[in-house]
Amino acid sequence: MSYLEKEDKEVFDLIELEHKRQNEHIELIASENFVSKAVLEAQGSILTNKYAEGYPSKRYYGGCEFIDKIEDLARERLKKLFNVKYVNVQAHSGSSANMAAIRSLINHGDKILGMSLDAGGHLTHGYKLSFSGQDYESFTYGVNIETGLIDYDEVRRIALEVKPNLIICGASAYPREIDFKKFKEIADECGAYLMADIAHIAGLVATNLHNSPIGYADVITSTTHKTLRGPRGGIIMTNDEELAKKIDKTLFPGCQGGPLEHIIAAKAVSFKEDLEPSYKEYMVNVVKNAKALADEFIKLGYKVISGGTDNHMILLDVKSTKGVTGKEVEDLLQKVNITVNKNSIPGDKEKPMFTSGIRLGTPAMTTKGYSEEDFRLVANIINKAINNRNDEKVLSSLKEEVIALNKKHPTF
Ligand code: DSN
Repeated sequence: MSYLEKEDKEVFDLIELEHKRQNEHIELIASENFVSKAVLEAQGSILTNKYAEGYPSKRYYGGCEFIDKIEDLARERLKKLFNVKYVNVQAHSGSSANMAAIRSLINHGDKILGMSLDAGGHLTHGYKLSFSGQDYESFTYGVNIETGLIDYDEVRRIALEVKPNLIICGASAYPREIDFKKFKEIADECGAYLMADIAHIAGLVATNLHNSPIGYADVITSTTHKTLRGPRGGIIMTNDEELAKKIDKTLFPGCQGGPLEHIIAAKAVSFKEDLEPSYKEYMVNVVKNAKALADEFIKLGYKVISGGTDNHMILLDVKSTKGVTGKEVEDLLQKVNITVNKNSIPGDKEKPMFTSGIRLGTPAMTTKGYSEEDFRLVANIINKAINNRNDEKVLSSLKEEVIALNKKHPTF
C-alpha cells in the first residue's frame, strides 16, 4: 500500500481515476504531453521542502548548496538546448514568464501589439482580462480569414500605425511556421522590442524543425510542459546580458517569491532528455503525425484551417464541414474517450464558449508511440463519431475501439 493510499484515500483514489483516464483516452490537446518517470520522480522529490529565494550562489536562505547545483544544471542544459547565452528557469508558469519578460522590456501604460486571442494568440499577449491588457495599452493583429495565415504586410501596417513599444509573436493555436525574421524587421521599423513566446513550438525550435527566434527576439519565453515534455513551468531566454539581469530581478522579487526547486530539478531532467538524439526523432514523428492527421481529415472532406500544418497541431472547422460547434464535438468525443478542445477559427462567428472549430495536437499520443497510421485511424474514429453523434450504439463501439488502441500504447 502506498503512503498516499494509507494517509489520504480520497486523493489517492482520484489520482488513480485520472491515471486510468490518461491510459484509456486518446489525448489530443495540443498543449499536453506525458512526462517520463524520471521527470515525475524529480518533481515529486524532497526538493519541495527547500526555500531558495534568490539565484545560485546568491540566495536569501542557508542550505542551498545542492539546490544551487541543480538550478545550475537546469540553466546550463537549457542554454545548450536553444543555443542561447542567458536563461532563467524559475518562472512558475508560462504566464509568469511572460509577465516578467514584458515588465523587463517596457513600462506600465506602454503599448503592446500581440496576436488576438481569437486568431490563436495567448491571454498574456494583451487580452483585456489579463495583466497584459490591463497594465498596458494593448492592440492586436490576426490572421487572414481566407488563408488562416499571418499576413505580415498587415502586421506591419498595424505596427506602423500603433507604434507599439513591444510586439509579441507566438501563438497557442497557429498551425503554420512563424517567421521571426519578418517580425524582427517590423519591430525594428517601428522601434519596438520583440518578444517571442514559443510555448507551443519550443520542441520544434530546439530540434531545428522550426526556425529559431534566437538572434531576432529580444526575449524568448516558453512553458516546459508542452512539446518540451517537462514539468509544468516556464522559462525565459535572451542573448542580452543587461536584459538578462533585469529579467532575473523582475521575476524575483518582482513577480515571484521562492522558486519551485523540485520543478526546476524536473526541468533539468527534461532538458537532458531533450538533448538526446531520441528526442529529435520524437519531434520528427510529432510533425509527421500532425501532417498525417491533417491529410486524413482533408480526405474525409473537412476544412482544415490553412490547408494543413507545419507543426504539432491542426485546426478543424467542424461548423462549416459538419454543422456542429466545437463545443458539441468536444463533448461528443468525451463519450468515445477522445480528449480535444474547442477552439475559435479565423473569423469565427460562434462565441468562445461554443466556437466553430477544434484544435488537435499530436505531441502526447506520439509520446505513447502512435504512428501516422494510428493518427489516420483516429481521424476516422472522430469522423464516425461526428456522423453518428445520436447513435449511442455506434458511439459505444467507438469507445471500445479507442480503449483497445490505447492498450497497444500504455502510458505508465
Ligand atoms: N492553455 C495553453 C494551451 O492550451 O495552448 C496555452 O497556455
